[in-house]
Amino acid sequence: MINETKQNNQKRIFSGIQPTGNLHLGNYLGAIKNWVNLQKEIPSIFSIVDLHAITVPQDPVKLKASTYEVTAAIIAAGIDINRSILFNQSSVKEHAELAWIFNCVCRIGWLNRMTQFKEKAGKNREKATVGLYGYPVLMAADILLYKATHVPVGDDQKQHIELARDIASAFNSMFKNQSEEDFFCLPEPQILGPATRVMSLRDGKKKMSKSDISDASRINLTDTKEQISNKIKKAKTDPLPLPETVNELQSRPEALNLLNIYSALSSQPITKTLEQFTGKGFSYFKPMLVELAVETLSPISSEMRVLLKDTKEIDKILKIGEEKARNIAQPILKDVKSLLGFIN
Ligand code: AQP
Repeated sequence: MINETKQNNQKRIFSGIQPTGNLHLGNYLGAIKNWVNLQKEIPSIFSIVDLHAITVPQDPVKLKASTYEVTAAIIAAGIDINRSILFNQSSVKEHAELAWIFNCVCRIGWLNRMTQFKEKAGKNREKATVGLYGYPVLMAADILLYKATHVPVGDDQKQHIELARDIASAFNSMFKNQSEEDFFCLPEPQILGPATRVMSLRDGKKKMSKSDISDASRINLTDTKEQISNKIKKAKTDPLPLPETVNELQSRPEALNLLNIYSALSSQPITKTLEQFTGKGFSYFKPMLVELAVETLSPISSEMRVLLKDTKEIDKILKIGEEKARNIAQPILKDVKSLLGFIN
């Protein structure tokens, strides 16, 4: 018997972040800042995706510390835990269960196209874990377990959301309920704002990333005012003044990156930022960017420090989120199992 878990008219957001070290400006501008705005409009579920984190080797002590840090960062950045659901992925076992079911829907050929696996596995593909290969299947399960309709992410995750749509479509054609309706709606990526792919401060062609060995390549949410200032002042640029049009920035990736960061931090389109800085050099622009970055990030890092003093309180918050998430996930998974023909 299928429960009525269909919510095709009901919007719902799901997004996640890995507890794999310090969050950086890319995570903030590409994901969290948009989550904070969207949660006001659409019921939202946010997860610290530790099952994704272990697809590459993790030190258990650091993983635990990062889980607390990332939770604190998300709350400090403005996720309202009374409005949105915030929980740790591994605490809701239905994620892993649905991922297995989707492993039996997803085709190897689809996974072979995933560029993130190719980048992360590199030349050592034979030694990569099966989990890293199946990462996008777990991500599809994360989203579809809640029948989420909108998934706010950075540009790097677009291909994985397309795969989640493919899995949902395949499932819908394979398994129909009595009224022949599609079981899953197809989730839409929400890639928003002027900084959907924040680039490294050392190389404008490389994504800002937690795993970059150079700390100078990224601004961490926990960086001090001095660290932010030093990193921006040392950020790679070019000797030309800032141009009038975005087109003229296409051959200047480092300049484009800094202007995109400024625009995202000030919540304005890049054209507006260019109006402000046309003809000016980086010696004028960079201090303004430092000021804006410090103004945005300092309150987040101070609040994070306060929250991290009491990890028991964070445990409580995650526990509440876990229960709320499970209450949505369980009936949906039960319906999935009925459609498959499982007795449950
Ligand atoms: N540079 C970025 N610009 C914009 N958005 C970004 N995101 C990550 N990097 C950028 C977005 O942040 C969210 C959470 O990312 P994640 O922690 O799940 O994983 P990630 O993409 O693997 O992050 P990193 O920093 O790049 O980690 P490593 O170094 O381990 O690969 C996602 O919405 C992502 O799009």
